Amino acid sequence: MKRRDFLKYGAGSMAALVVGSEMPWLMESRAYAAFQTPTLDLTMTDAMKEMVTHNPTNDARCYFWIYKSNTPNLLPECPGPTIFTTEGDIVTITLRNALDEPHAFYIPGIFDSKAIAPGATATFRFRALRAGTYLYYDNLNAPVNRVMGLHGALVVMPSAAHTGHKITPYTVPSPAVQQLFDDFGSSSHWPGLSWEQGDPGSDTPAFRQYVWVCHQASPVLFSEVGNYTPGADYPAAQFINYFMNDAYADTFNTGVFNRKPHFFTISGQSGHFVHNNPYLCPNHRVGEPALVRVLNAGLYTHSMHIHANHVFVTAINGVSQPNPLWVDTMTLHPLDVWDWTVPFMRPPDVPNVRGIGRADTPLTTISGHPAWPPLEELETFFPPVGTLSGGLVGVDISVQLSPLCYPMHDHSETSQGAQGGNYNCGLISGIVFTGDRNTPGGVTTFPNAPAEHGPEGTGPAAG
Ligand SMILES: [Cu+2]
Repeated sequence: MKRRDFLKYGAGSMAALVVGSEMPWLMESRAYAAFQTPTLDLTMTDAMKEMVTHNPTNDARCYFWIYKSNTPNLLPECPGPTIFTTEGDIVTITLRNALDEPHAFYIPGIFDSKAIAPGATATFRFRALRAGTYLYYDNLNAPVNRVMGLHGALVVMPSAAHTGHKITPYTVPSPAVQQLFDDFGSSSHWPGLSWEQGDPGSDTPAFRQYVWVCHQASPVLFSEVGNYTPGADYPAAQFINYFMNDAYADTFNTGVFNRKPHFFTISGQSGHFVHNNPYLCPNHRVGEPALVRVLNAGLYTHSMHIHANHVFVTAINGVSQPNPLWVDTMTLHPLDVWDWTVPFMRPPDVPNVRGIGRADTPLTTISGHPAWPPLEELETFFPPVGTLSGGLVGVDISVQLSPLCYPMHDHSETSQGAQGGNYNCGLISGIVFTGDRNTPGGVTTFPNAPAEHGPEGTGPAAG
Protein backbone atom coordinates (compact mmCIF):
# COMPACT_ATOMS: atom_id res chain seq x y z
CA MET A 1 0.00 0.00 0.00
CA LYS A 2 1.52 3.26 -1.08
CA ARG A 3 -1.02 5.89 -0.05
CA ARG A 4 0.28 8.40 -2.52
CA ASP A 5 -2.47 10.81 -1.61
CA PHE A 6 -4.31 11.47 1.57
CA LEU A 7 -7.68 13.13 1.31
CA LYS A 8 -8.12 14.78 4.63
CA TYR A 9 -11.69 15.74 4.00
CA GLY A 10 -12.51 14.21 0.65
CA ALA A 11 -13.27 16.90 -1.87
CA GLY A 12 -16.32 15.17 -3.26
CA SER A 13 -16.51 14.12 -6.87
CA MET A 14 -18.47 17.09 -8.09
CA ALA A 15 -15.62 17.93 -10.45
CA ALA A 16 -16.66 17.46 -14.06
CA LEU A 17 -14.45 17.34 -17.14
CA VAL A 18 -15.84 18.37 -20.50
CA VAL A 19 -13.94 16.99 -23.49
CA GLY A 20 -14.55 17.67 -27.17
CA SER A 21 -16.64 20.39 -28.69
CA GLU A 22 -18.25 23.07 -26.61
CA MET A 23 -21.90 22.47 -25.95
CA PRO A 24 -24.49 25.19 -25.87
CA TRP A 25 -25.50 24.06 -22.42
CA LEU A 26 -22.00 24.78 -21.17
CA MET A 27 -22.82 28.44 -21.36
CA GLU A 28 -25.73 28.01 -19.01
CA SER A 29 -23.64 27.07 -16.00
CA ARG A 30 -20.32 28.54 -14.97
CA ALA A 31 -19.66 25.37 -13.05
CA TYR A 32 -19.37 23.19 -16.15
CA ALA A 33 -17.27 25.72 -18.05
CA ALA A 34 -14.53 25.61 -15.44
CA PHE A 35 -13.06 22.35 -16.71
CA GLN A 36 -13.31 22.33 -20.49
CA THR A 37 -10.32 20.20 -21.50
CA PRO A 38 -9.10 19.05 -24.95
CA THR A 39 -7.98 15.61 -23.74
CA LEU A 40 -8.34 13.33 -20.75
CA ASP A 41 -5.13 12.79 -18.78
CA LEU A 42 -5.65 10.24 -16.02
CA THR A 43 -3.35 8.39 -13.63
CA MET A 44 -4.42 5.13 -12.03
CA THR A 45 -3.12 5.54 -8.50
CA ASP A 46 -4.20 5.16 -4.89
CA ALA A 47 -5.46 7.36 -2.10
CA MET A 48 -6.52 7.30 1.53
CA LYS A 49 -9.81 9.07 2.12
CA GLU A 50 -11.67 10.27 5.18
CA MET A 51 -15.23 8.97 5.07
CA VAL A 52 -18.75 9.92 6.12
CA THR A 53 -18.29 12.58 8.76
CA HIS A 54 -15.25 14.41 7.40
CA ASN A 55 -14.40 14.97 11.00
CA PRO A 56 -10.63 15.18 11.41
CA THR A 57 -10.82 13.76 14.91
CA ASN A 58 -12.28 10.41 13.89
CA ASP A 59 -10.59 7.59 12.05
CA ALA A 60 -13.23 6.64 9.48
CA ARG A 61 -10.76 6.25 6.63
CA CYS A 62 -10.63 4.00 3.62
CA TYR A 63 -7.95 3.09 1.09
CA PHE A 64 -8.93 3.29 -2.60
CA TRP A 65 -7.55 2.80 -6.08
CA ILE A 66 -8.62 5.76 -8.20
CA TYR A 67 -8.53 7.47 -11.58
CA LYS A 68 -6.97 10.88 -10.93
CA SER A 69 -7.13 13.76 -13.42
CA ASN A 70 -3.77 15.46 -14.05
CA THR A 71 -4.84 18.15 -16.56
CA PRO A 72 -6.68 19.84 -15.03
CA ASN A 73 -5.03 18.78 -11.80
CA LEU A 74 -8.01 17.72 -9.74
CA LEU A 75 -7.91 16.53 -6.17
CA PRO A 76 -7.72 12.74 -5.93
CA GLU A 77 -11.16 11.26 -5.34
CA CYS A 78 -13.25 8.11 -5.61
CA PRO A 79 -15.12 7.98 -7.97
CA GLY A 80 -13.02 9.49 -10.74
CA PRO A 81 -14.13 12.74 -12.38
CA THR A 82 -17.47 12.83 -14.17
CA ILE A 83 -16.64 13.08 -17.87
CA PHE A 84 -18.97 14.95 -20.25
CA THR A 85 -18.70 14.71 -24.02
CA THR A 86 -20.97 15.13 -27.04
CA GLU A 87 -22.12 12.28 -29.28
CA GLY A 88 -19.73 11.86 -32.22
CA ASP A 89 -16.83 13.75 -30.67
CA ILE A 90 -13.42 12.09 -30.66
CA VAL A 91 -12.00 11.79 -27.16
CA THR A 92 -8.25 11.49 -26.65
CA ILE A 93 -7.24 9.84 -23.39
CA THR A 94 -3.80 9.34 -21.83
CA LEU A 95 -3.62 6.72 -19.08
CA ARG A 96 -0.70 6.23 -16.72
CA ASN A 97 -0.58 3.20 -14.44
CA ALA A 98 1.10 4.14 -11.15
CA LEU A 99 -0.08 0.98 -9.36
CA ASP A 100 1.69 -2.38 -9.03
CA GLU A 101 -0.56 -4.54 -11.21
CA PRO A 102 -1.93 -4.19 -14.77
CA HIS A 103 -4.90 -1.84 -14.92
CA ALA A 104 -7.30 -0.66 -17.62
CA PHE A 105 -10.01 1.85 -18.59
CA TYR A 106 -13.17 0.33 -20.02
CA ILE A 107 -16.53 1.72 -21.14
CA PRO A 108 -19.00 -1.00 -22.18
CA GLY A 109 -19.77 -0.75 -25.89
CA ILE A 110 -17.46 2.22 -26.44
CA PHE A 111 -13.83 1.67 -25.43
CA ASP A 112 -11.39 -0.85 -23.99
CA SER A 113 -7.80 0.19 -23.27
CA LYS A 114 -6.84 -3.44 -22.46
CA ALA A 115 -4.15 -4.00 -19.82
CA ILE A 116 -1.64 -1.22 -19.17
CA ALA A 117 1.48 -2.51 -17.42
CA PRO A 118 2.65 -1.05 -14.09
CA GLY A 119 4.63 2.13 -14.75
CA ALA A 120 3.46 2.35 -18.38
CA THR A 121 1.63 5.23 -20.08
CA ALA A 122 -0.57 4.84 -23.15
CA THR A 123 -2.67 7.20 -25.28
CA PHE A 124 -5.89 6.23 -27.07
CA ARG A 125 -8.77 7.79 -28.96
CA PHE A 126 -12.41 6.77 -28.88
CA ARG A 127 -15.72 8.14 -30.01
CA ALA A 128 -19.07 7.89 -28.22
CA LEU A 129 -21.84 7.68 -30.80
CA ARG A 130 -24.90 7.39 -28.57
CA ALA A 131 -25.92 10.00 -26.06
CA GLY A 132 -26.60 8.62 -22.60
CA THR A 133 -25.06 7.61 -19.28
CA TYR A 134 -22.16 5.16 -18.96
CA LEU A 135 -20.01 3.71 -16.19
CA TYR A 136 -16.30 3.74 -16.94
CA TYR A 137 -14.16 1.35 -14.94
CA ASP A 138 -11.18 -1.01 -14.77
CA ASN A 139 -12.54 -4.36 -15.98
CA LEU A 140 -9.41 -6.38 -15.11
CA ASN A 141 -9.39 -8.93 -12.26
CA ALA A 142 -13.13 -8.30 -12.14
CA PRO A 143 -14.69 -7.12 -9.97
CA VAL A 144 -11.72 -6.27 -7.71
CA ASN A 145 -10.21 -3.31 -9.57
CA ARG A 146 -13.59 -1.67 -10.19
CA VAL A 147 -14.82 -2.09 -6.62
CA MET A 148 -11.48 -0.89 -5.20
CA GLY A 149 -12.45 2.49 -6.68
CA LEU A 150 -11.34 2.52 -10.32
CA HIS A 151 -14.63 3.81 -11.73
CA GLY A 152 -16.59 6.92 -12.63
CA ALA A 153 -19.37 8.25 -14.85
CA LEU A 154 -19.30 9.23 -18.52
CA VAL A 155 -22.12 11.44 -19.74
CA VAL A 156 -22.60 11.69 -23.49
CA MET A 157 -24.81 14.63 -24.41
CA PRO A 158 -26.83 14.77 -27.64
CA SER A 159 -25.57 17.16 -30.30
CA ALA A 160 -28.98 18.44 -31.37
CA ALA A 161 -32.72 17.97 -31.11
CA HIS A 162 -34.62 15.92 -33.68
CA THR A 163 -36.42 18.14 -36.18
CA GLY A 164 -39.67 19.46 -34.76
CA HIS A 165 -38.90 18.22 -31.26
CA LYS A 166 -37.20 19.31 -28.07
CA ILE A 167 -33.86 17.87 -26.94
CA THR A 168 -33.92 14.66 -24.93
CA PRO A 169 -30.85 13.13 -23.25
CA TYR A 170 -30.76 10.48 -26.00
CA THR A 171 -29.64 10.05 -29.59
CA VAL A 172 -32.59 7.77 -30.32
CA PRO A 173 -35.32 8.48 -27.76
CA SER A 174 -38.31 6.16 -27.71
CA PRO A 175 -41.52 7.89 -28.90
CA ALA A 176 -42.80 7.98 -25.31
CA VAL A 177 -39.60 9.56 -23.97
CA GLN A 178 -39.60 12.08 -26.81
CA GLN A 179 -43.23 12.91 -25.96
CA LEU A 180 -42.41 13.41 -22.29
CA PHE A 181 -39.58 15.85 -23.05
CA ASP A 182 -41.72 17.61 -25.67
CA ASP A 183 -44.49 17.99 -23.09
CA PHE A 184 -42.33 19.49 -20.34
CA GLY A 185 -43.04 23.22 -20.42
CA SER A 186 -45.66 22.86 -23.15
CA SER A 187 -48.57 20.71 -22.05
CA SER A 188 -51.12 21.73 -19.44
CA HIS A 189 -49.95 18.71 -17.45
CA TRP A 190 -46.36 20.02 -17.10
CA PRO A 191 -46.41 23.81 -16.85
CA GLY A 192 -43.02 25.46 -16.39
CA LEU A 193 -39.78 24.92 -18.26
CA SER A 194 -38.72 22.16 -20.63
CA TRP A 195 -35.52 20.30 -19.79
CA GLU A 196 -33.48 22.26 -22.31
CA GLN A 197 -34.73 25.61 -20.99
CA GLY A 198 -33.01 27.66 -18.34
CA ASP A 199 -34.01 30.98 -16.87
CA PRO A 200 -31.13 33.28 -15.90
CA GLY A 201 -33.63 35.64 -14.27
CA SER A 202 -34.47 33.02 -11.64
CA ASP A 203 -30.97 31.46 -11.55
CA THR A 204 -32.21 28.27 -13.21
CA PRO A 205 -29.74 26.35 -15.39
CA ALA A 206 -30.81 24.59 -18.57
CA PHE A 207 -30.23 20.82 -18.93
CA ARG A 208 -30.53 20.29 -15.16
CA GLN A 209 -28.71 17.04 -14.38
CA TYR A 210 -27.05 15.17 -11.54
CA VAL A 211 -24.84 12.09 -11.31
CA TRP A 212 -25.22 9.53 -8.52
CA VAL A 213 -22.45 6.91 -8.66
CA CYS A 214 -23.39 4.40 -5.95
CA HIS A 215 -20.60 2.45 -4.28
CA GLN A 216 -19.77 0.45 -1.17
CA ALA A 217 -16.39 0.47 0.58
CA SER A 218 -14.68 -1.80 3.10
CA PRO A 219 -11.62 -0.25 4.75
CA VAL A 220 -10.57 -3.68 6.05
CA LEU A 221 -10.76 -5.53 2.74
CA PHE A 222 -9.49 -2.61 0.63
CA SER A 223 -6.40 -2.26 2.81
CA GLU A 224 -5.87 -6.03 2.57
CA VAL A 225 -5.90 -5.70 -1.23
CA GLY A 226 -3.55 -2.71 -1.03
CA ASN A 227 -1.10 -4.71 1.08
CA TYR A 228 -1.26 -7.83 -1.13
CA THR A 229 1.89 -9.11 -2.84
CA PRO A 230 3.08 -6.35 -5.21
CA GLY A 231 2.44 -7.28 -8.83
CA ALA A 232 0.02 -10.10 -8.00
CA ASP A 233 -3.73 -9.87 -8.43
CA TYR A 234 -5.78 -10.31 -5.25
CA PRO A 235 -7.93 -13.44 -5.84
CA ALA A 236 -11.27 -12.19 -7.18
CA ALA A 237 -13.40 -15.03 -5.77
CA GLN A 238 -11.95 -14.44 -2.31
CA PHE A 239 -12.64 -10.70 -2.64
CA ILE A 240 -16.29 -11.34 -3.53
CA ASN A 241 -16.71 -13.84 -0.71
CA TYR A 242 -15.27 -11.53 1.96
CA PHE A 243 -17.13 -8.46 0.63
CA MET A 244 -20.51 -10.19 0.48
CA ASN A 245 -20.33 -12.93 3.13
CA ASP A 246 -17.67 -12.21 5.73
CA ALA A 247 -18.69 -13.41 9.19
CA TYR A 248 -20.09 -11.01 11.72
CA ALA A 249 -17.42 -9.62 14.01
CA ASP A 250 -18.17 -8.60 17.57
CA THR A 251 -16.57 -5.24 16.98
CA PHE A 252 -17.66 -3.78 20.29
CA ASN A 253 -15.82 -6.41 22.30
CA THR A 254 -12.94 -7.25 20.00
CA GLY A 255 -12.20 -4.04 18.11
CA VAL A 256 -12.16 -6.14 14.95
CA PHE A 257 -14.19 -5.13 11.90
CA ASN A 258 -15.40 -7.57 9.28
CA ARG A 259 -14.65 -7.18 5.57
CA LYS A 260 -18.15 -6.32 4.42
CA PRO A 261 -18.76 -2.72 3.33
CA HIS A 262 -18.69 -0.19 6.16
CA PHE A 263 -19.45 2.81 3.96
CA PHE A 264 -22.18 3.35 1.35
CA THR A 265 -21.70 6.36 -0.86
CA ILE A 266 -23.25 8.39 -3.64
CA SER A 267 -20.51 9.96 -5.73
CA GLY A 268 -18.07 9.50 -2.90
CA GLN A 269 -20.19 11.09 -0.16
CA SER A 270 -22.57 9.83 2.51
CA GLY A 271 -25.53 11.14 4.46
CA HIS A 272 -25.71 14.90 5.03
CA PHE A 273 -22.84 15.47 2.58
CA VAL A 274 -25.08 14.26 -0.25
CA HIS A 275 -28.51 15.29 0.95
CA ASN A 276 -27.59 18.89 1.67
CA ASN A 277 -25.14 19.24 -1.23
CA PRO A 278 -26.56 21.20 -4.19
CA TYR A 279 -24.03 19.61 -6.56
CA LEU A 280 -25.46 16.15 -5.82
CA CYS A 281 -29.01 16.72 -4.60
CA PRO A 282 -31.33 18.44 -7.11
CA ASN A 283 -32.58 21.83 -5.86
CA HIS A 284 -35.27 23.15 -8.19
CA ARG A 285 -38.72 24.70 -8.35
CA VAL A 286 -41.96 23.05 -9.32
CA GLY A 287 -41.95 23.20 -13.13
CA GLU A 288 -38.18 22.70 -13.56
CA PRO A 289 -37.70 19.03 -14.57
CA ALA A 290 -34.27 17.52 -13.92
CA LEU A 291 -32.36 14.36 -14.85
CA VAL A 292 -30.62 12.13 -12.29
CA ARG A 293 -28.16 9.62 -13.73
CA VAL A 294 -27.86 6.65 -11.34
CA LEU A 295 -25.00 4.13 -11.62
CA ASN A 296 -23.91 1.23 -9.43
CA ALA A 297 -20.14 0.67 -9.43
CA GLY A 298 -20.23 -1.77 -6.53
CA LEU A 299 -21.36 -5.32 -5.73
CA TYR A 300 -24.37 -4.64 -3.51
CA THR A 301 -27.95 -4.19 -4.73
CA HIS A 302 -29.72 -0.99 -3.73
CA SER A 303 -33.43 -0.28 -3.52
CA MET A 304 -33.59 3.40 -4.35
CA HIS A 305 -36.72 5.07 -2.97
CA ILE A 306 -37.59 8.70 -3.59
CA HIS A 307 -40.14 10.95 -1.84
CA ALA A 308 -42.21 13.93 -3.07
CA ASN A 309 -42.19 12.97 -6.76
CA HIS A 310 -42.39 9.70 -8.56
CA VAL A 311 -39.71 9.67 -11.26
CA PHE A 312 -39.82 8.51 -14.88
CA VAL A 313 -37.29 5.80 -15.73
CA THR A 314 -36.33 7.17 -19.15
CA ALA A 315 -33.32 4.89 -19.81
CA ILE A 316 -32.01 1.60 -18.43
CA ASN A 317 -28.50 0.49 -19.34
CA GLY A 318 -28.36 2.77 -22.36
CA VAL A 319 -31.79 1.92 -23.75
CA SER A 320 -34.38 4.71 -23.94
CA GLN A 321 -37.48 3.08 -22.48
CA PRO A 322 -40.47 2.45 -24.78
CA ASN A 323 -42.74 2.69 -21.74
CA PRO A 324 -40.98 4.81 -19.13
CA LEU A 325 -42.18 3.55 -15.76
CA TRP A 326 -43.23 6.09 -13.16
CA VAL A 327 -41.69 4.75 -9.94
CA ASP A 328 -41.00 5.66 -6.37
CA THR A 329 -38.75 2.66 -5.67
CA MET A 330 -36.46 0.77 -8.03
CA THR A 331 -33.84 -1.96 -7.68
CA LEU A 332 -30.30 -1.00 -8.65
CA HIS A 333 -28.20 -4.07 -9.38
CA PRO A 334 -24.41 -4.03 -9.63
CA LEU A 335 -23.31 -2.32 -12.89
CA ASP A 336 -26.83 -1.03 -13.55
CA VAL A 337 -27.07 2.43 -15.11
CA TRP A 338 -30.38 4.27 -15.29
CA ASP A 339 -31.72 7.73 -15.92
CA TRP A 340 -34.38 9.04 -13.59
CA THR A 341 -36.28 12.02 -14.95
CA VAL A 342 -37.71 14.01 -12.04
CA PRO A 343 -40.70 16.05 -13.22
CA PHE A 344 -40.53 18.46 -10.26
CA MET A 345 -44.31 18.54 -10.06
CA ARG A 346 -45.96 19.94 -6.93
CA PRO A 347 -45.42 17.46 -4.07
CA PRO A 348 -48.51 15.26 -3.86
CA ASP A 349 -48.98 15.82 -0.13
CA VAL A 350 -50.29 19.29 -1.02
CA PRO A 351 -54.10 19.14 -0.96
CA ASN A 352 -55.71 20.54 -4.11
CA VAL A 353 -59.35 21.04 -5.14
CA ARG A 354 -59.33 18.34 -7.81
CA GLY A 355 -56.56 16.03 -6.73
CA ILE A 356 -52.89 15.90 -5.95
CA GLY A 357 -49.60 16.92 -7.43
CA ARG A 358 -50.82 19.27 -10.12
CA ALA A 359 -50.85 23.03 -10.56
CA ASP A 360 -54.43 23.13 -9.35
CA THR A 361 -56.18 25.35 -6.81
CA PRO A 362 -54.85 24.42 -3.37
CA LEU A 363 -57.23 23.90 -0.47
CA THR A 364 -57.27 26.41 2.40
CA THR A 365 -55.35 25.74 5.61
CA ILE A 366 -56.79 26.27 9.08
CA SER A 367 -54.91 29.58 9.10
CA GLY A 368 -57.06 30.64 6.20
CA HIS A 369 -54.58 30.87 3.36
CA PRO A 370 -53.93 28.51 0.43
CA ALA A 371 -51.98 25.34 1.37
CA TRP A 372 -49.46 26.10 -1.39
CA PRO A 373 -46.99 27.77 -1.25
CA PRO A 374 -46.50 26.15 2.18
CA LEU A 375 -46.19 29.26 4.32
CA GLU A 376 -46.38 27.55 7.73
CA GLU A 377 -43.44 25.29 6.86
CA LEU A 378 -41.37 28.04 5.31
CA GLU A 379 -41.87 30.31 8.33
CA THR A 380 -40.99 27.62 10.88
CA PHE A 381 -37.59 27.54 12.54
CA PHE A 382 -36.23 24.62 14.52
CA PRO A 383 -35.12 25.09 17.20
CA PRO A 384 -36.86 28.44 17.65
CA VAL A 385 -35.05 31.60 16.54
CA GLY A 386 -32.78 32.83 19.30
CA THR A 387 -31.78 29.36 20.58
CA LEU A 388 -28.09 29.70 21.33
CA SER A 389 -25.41 27.06 21.19
CA GLY A 390 -23.65 26.15 24.41
CA GLY A 391 -20.08 27.06 25.15
CA LEU A 392 -18.39 30.41 25.39
CA VAL A 393 -19.70 31.78 22.11
CA GLY A 394 -23.47 31.64 21.87
CA VAL A 395 -24.48 31.20 18.25
CA ASP A 396 -28.08 31.15 17.05
CA ILE A 397 -28.53 27.54 15.90
CA SER A 398 -32.09 27.84 14.58
CA VAL A 399 -32.64 26.47 11.08
CA GLN A 400 -35.46 27.57 8.78
CA LEU A 401 -37.57 24.76 7.29
CA SER A 402 -36.94 26.11 3.82
CA PRO A 403 -36.44 25.14 1.09
CA LEU A 404 -38.59 21.99 1.25
CA CYS A 405 -36.39 18.92 1.52
CA TYR A 406 -37.55 15.37 0.73
CA PRO A 407 -35.37 12.24 1.06
CA MET A 408 -34.20 9.61 -1.38
CA HIS A 409 -33.05 6.63 0.65
CA ASP A 410 -32.19 3.00 0.11
CA HIS A 411 -34.68 0.39 1.28
CA SER A 412 -31.74 -2.01 1.67
CA GLU A 413 -31.47 -0.79 5.22
CA THR A 414 -27.85 -1.69 5.97
CA SER A 415 -26.74 0.88 3.43
CA GLN A 416 -28.10 3.67 5.62
CA GLY A 417 -25.49 3.05 8.32
CA ALA A 418 -21.76 3.55 8.64
CA GLN A 419 -19.58 1.01 10.43
CA GLY A 420 -22.60 -0.56 12.03
CA GLY A 421 -24.37 2.50 13.35
CA ASN A 422 -25.32 6.07 12.62
CA TYR A 423 -28.49 5.60 10.60
CA ASN A 424 -28.71 8.29 7.92
CA CYS A 425 -24.92 8.36 7.49
CA GLY A 426 -25.12 6.11 4.44
CA LEU A 427 -26.55 6.05 0.94
CA ILE A 428 -29.04 8.87 1.00
CA SER A 429 -29.87 11.87 -1.14
CA GLY A 430 -33.10 13.66 -1.94
CA ILE A 431 -34.85 16.32 -3.94
CA VAL A 432 -35.40 19.84 -2.69
CA PHE A 433 -38.16 22.23 -3.72
CA THR A 434 -36.84 25.76 -3.89
CA GLY A 435 -40.02 27.39 -5.20
CA ASP A 436 -42.68 27.14 -7.87
CA ARG A 437 -42.72 28.57 -11.37
CA ASN A 438 -46.51 28.34 -11.59
CA THR A 439 -47.66 30.37 -8.61
CA PRO A 440 -50.11 33.24 -9.20
CA GLY A 441 -48.18 36.38 -10.03
CA GLY A 442 -45.08 34.59 -11.31
CA VAL A 443 -42.11 32.59 -10.12
CA THR A 444 -41.89 31.98 -6.37
CA THR A 445 -38.52 31.29 -4.72
CA PHE A 446 -38.47 29.93 -1.19
CA PRO A 447 -35.92 31.30 1.35
CA ASN A 448 -32.38 29.84 1.36
CA ALA A 449 -32.50 28.39 -2.17
CA PRO A 450 -28.92 27.69 -3.31
CA ALA A 451 -27.59 29.41 -6.43
CA GLU A 452 -25.35 26.46 -7.41
CA HIS A 453 -26.55 23.34 -9.19
CA GLY A 454 -25.16 20.08 -10.51
CA PRO A 455 -21.58 18.92 -11.05
CA GLU A 456 -19.10 21.58 -10.11
CA GLY A 457 -15.37 21.84 -10.19
CA THR A 458 -14.54 24.88 -8.17
CA GLY A 459 -16.94 24.71 -5.28
CA PRO A 460 -15.94 24.26 -1.68
CA ALA A 461 -14.97 20.81 -0.48
CA ALA A 462 -18.02 18.86 0.56
CA GLY A 463 -16.58 18.76 4.05
CU1 LIG B 1 -38.94 6.60 2.52
